Amino acid sequence: MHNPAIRGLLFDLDGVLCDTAKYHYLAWKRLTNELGFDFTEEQNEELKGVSRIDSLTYLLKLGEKKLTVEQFEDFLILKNTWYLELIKEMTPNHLLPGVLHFLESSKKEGIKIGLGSSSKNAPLILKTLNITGFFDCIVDGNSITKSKPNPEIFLFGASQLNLQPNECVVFEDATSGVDAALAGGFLCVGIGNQKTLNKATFVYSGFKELDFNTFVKSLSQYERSL
Ligand code: B16
Ligand code: MG
Repeated sequence: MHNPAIRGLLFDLDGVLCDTAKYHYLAWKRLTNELGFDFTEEQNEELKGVSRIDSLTYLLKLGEKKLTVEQFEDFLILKNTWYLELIKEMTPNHLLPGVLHFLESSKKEGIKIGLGSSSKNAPLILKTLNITGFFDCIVDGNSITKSKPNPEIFLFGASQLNLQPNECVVFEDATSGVDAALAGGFLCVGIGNQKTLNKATFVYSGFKELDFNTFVKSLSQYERSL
C-alpha cells in the first residue's frame, strides 16, 4: 500500500519542465547527416531520457556505422557543442505552460523538490529557465552511473531529499523514465501521451492540465482505488 503522505516530487527535465527534445533531435540529426545517414523525429522518441553515450550507440546501430573509440568521443563532443549552440536561444519563456505555477504551489505546501534528469546540461538549463532556486536536490547525468530505465537516478534523488521512494512522486515524459520510476518503487505521473506512457500511475498532457489541486485529487483517487 502506498504512503498517501507525499513529501517529495522528482521532476525529469527534458520534456517535463521544458521542451529541449527538439534541440537534442536537431543536434543528433546534424550528426547523423555528417555520418552519411538520416533519422526521423519518430525514431528520436526512442532517445528521450537516454544518456548521450547510449544515444550515440543507438544511432550508430541505426545507420550501421562503426567508429573508433576516439571518433566516438569526438562525436559526443561535437553533438554537445551543436546542442549548446541551439539552446542559447532559450529563456525563462521556454518553461512549459503551468510548470512555474506547479512548482510554486508545491513549495508553498512544503513539499521537497528534486530533479532527476539524464542530461549533463541540466544545471545550465535550470539556470537559463530561472528555476534553480526551487530545487532541494539536482541529480543529473553527471551524478549517476546507470541511466534510465535503471532506477538509480530517482533512488539517489529520493535519498538526497532524505525521503523514501514511497514518499515521492516522479514526473516523466519518457518510457525509459517511467520504467525507472516504477522499478524504484515510486508512483509516476506520465507527462505526454496516454498511449505511450500507459505504464505510468496516471498520465496528463502537461501542467496546463495538471495544477497542484488536480494532482492531489488524482493521488487520493488512486489511493482509494487500491
Ligand atoms: P545531455 P531527461 C535526457 O534528459 C534527454 O531526454 C535525452 O534526449 C538526452 O540524450 C539525455 O538527457 C542526455 O542529455 O546530452 O544533455 O547530457 O529527459 O532525462 O531530462
Ligand atoms: Mg525527459
